[in-house]
Amino acid sequence: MKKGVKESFSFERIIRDIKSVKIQGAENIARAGIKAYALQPDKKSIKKILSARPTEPLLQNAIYLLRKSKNKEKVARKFLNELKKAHETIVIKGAALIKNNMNIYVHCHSSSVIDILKYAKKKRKKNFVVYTTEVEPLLQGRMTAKDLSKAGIKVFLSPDLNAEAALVKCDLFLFGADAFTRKYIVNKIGTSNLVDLAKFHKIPRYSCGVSLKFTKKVKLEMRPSREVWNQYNKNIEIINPSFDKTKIKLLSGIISELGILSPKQFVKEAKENLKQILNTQTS
Ligand code: RUB
Repeated sequence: MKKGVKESFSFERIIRDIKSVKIQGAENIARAGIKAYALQPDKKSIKKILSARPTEPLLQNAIYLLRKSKNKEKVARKFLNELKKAHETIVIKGAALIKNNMNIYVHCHSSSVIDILKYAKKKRKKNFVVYTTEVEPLLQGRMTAKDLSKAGIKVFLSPDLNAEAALVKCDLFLFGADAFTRKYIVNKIGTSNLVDLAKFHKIPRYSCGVSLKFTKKVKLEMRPSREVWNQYNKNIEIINPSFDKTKIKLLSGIISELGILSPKQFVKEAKENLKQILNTQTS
């Protein structure tokens, strides 16, 4: 196979895997998108990368940075390295919130949340259990249950409609983020309802993620109807939004590499941090 053909094949495969949610979660998507960009940095390919999952500012910020940098390889390496360091900091800071005998509710499949829980179990020797639901239609909740069970963490998994009954048993609700903005956070569909419920039941609720997911405005992604039901009926219109928006002021805090901050403080610091990174890391 010629080099060009092979590269284009890998590029297409990455895009396909992101689109089909085989590669999922904001951080994994950003890493894969950076790899795709290294393979094909032309305008048309950039459009493909950014539209594969349109609700991913971490990826958008990374591509923005790469596009305007002179030494793209060096900048990509630096970005990925900083992402790794930020993730490690989140894990340590988040794990400090976990106490013995806690019941912890989690939603969807966030590498940030999963690694916090694994760290709390392995390194901080905390005993706790996790409640989650399947997260239809693609069942990312089952993936979380599998990952945690492999790490020796006991998980109670139920259908989505049991979410409130499971949540009220919990002392803490942790979830990821695809995007942070001044007014809201974006995460898997259902997060907003769950945060409302957690607030009503006075359960502390934290979004966990790197502050480089900060952006001004977010377009919510609509997923194909076949993920919900692969049947056609002219009188049934299937609506399949992947994400929803949660008012940031409803959160107890945000766990990022900047620390565990109140929503107000987080917005202030994340905005400043992003501005600095996007303006400086280009040579
Ligand atoms: C995944 C999801 C995750 C965030 C954060 O949705 O909502 O909570 O992406 O993930 P999907 P991470 O499966 O549709 O991509 O903490 O790994 O960045």
